[in-house]
Amino acid sequence: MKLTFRWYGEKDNIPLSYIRQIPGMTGVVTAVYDVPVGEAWSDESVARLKALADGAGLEMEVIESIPVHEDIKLGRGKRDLYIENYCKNLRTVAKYGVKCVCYNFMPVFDWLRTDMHHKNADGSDSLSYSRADYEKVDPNNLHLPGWDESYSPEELQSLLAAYKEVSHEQLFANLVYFLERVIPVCDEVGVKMAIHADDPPWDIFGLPRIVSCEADLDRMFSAVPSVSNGVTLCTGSFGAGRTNDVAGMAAKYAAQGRVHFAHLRNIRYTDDTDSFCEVGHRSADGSLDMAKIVRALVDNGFDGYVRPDHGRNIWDENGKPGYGLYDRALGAAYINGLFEMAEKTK
Ligand SMILES: [Mn+2]
Repeated sequence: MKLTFRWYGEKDNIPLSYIRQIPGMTGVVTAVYDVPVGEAWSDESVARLKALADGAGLEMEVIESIPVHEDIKLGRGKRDLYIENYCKNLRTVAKYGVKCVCYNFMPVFDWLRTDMHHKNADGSDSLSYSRADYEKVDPNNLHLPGWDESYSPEELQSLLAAYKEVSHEQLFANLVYFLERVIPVCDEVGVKMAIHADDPPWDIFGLPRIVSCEADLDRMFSAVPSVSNGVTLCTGSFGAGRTNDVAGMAAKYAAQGRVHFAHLRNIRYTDDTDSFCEVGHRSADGSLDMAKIVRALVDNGFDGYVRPDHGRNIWDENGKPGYGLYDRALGAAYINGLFEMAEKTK
């Protein structure tokens, strides 16, 4: 495995030099952030990111993400134009050494929490999701923690209305349409596509979601069989679905050579519905058996990229929610230990 760390480009207040000092760190996972979704990234902008990473002694082999325009997910008339731009972006990033692209196919919201600063017993805070709080949200007047700046209320209502016509089957057909056009480009330029799990893995606000469980991945892979068509095994996202056997999924898809990227984090189930809280990475702190998941990856030949996913906010850091330095660095150290043990006892 190759250990990586998400870095939000030049606006990220965590210096690359700090990332470089985390034990075992090989590279950054980043993206071009100042181009509207659906448009082509310039060579210069990708070259600039690559030069910054190089300068810090870090690789840039993973992009997270090249976002998919809503018109592609909705199957609207302009999707061919946006798919063409997507293919251009794949070719551009490949030119600069990128080997893996993480993306998602979630309508409108690519994550959802009800609290960005859930207070933990140890004084840290982390993101959490409560079914009771979710049910209090008025879908006709949506204000969600972390989302208010992404869409105007009008934009949001018109998008939600557009998706009323889109069934799970239709969304899946639109995903296959997209993959049939981008995967051949990936095969040609040597980039692996890694779809991110739905976060959380169920429908929200009536929006369909189709990457929530093993059956979803199976039908996606049988529709477009190239191994360039793979998954970002986000343990916290799949793991929020209590019927998902994350270690079983890790074993199965690693054996197929389709786990190109793994996001490792833990969550704790907080009630009998589907509420959960993000916690430190250690198995004992949450509901997921992280050692078993890593063991499943290693035993099944996993050789993709890994990054510590969301950490708590600790030591008064006040970082971007989920993306502070300290707890993700602690997570990285723990992940190193799990992999070393799994590999040495294989
Ligand atoms: Mn993730």
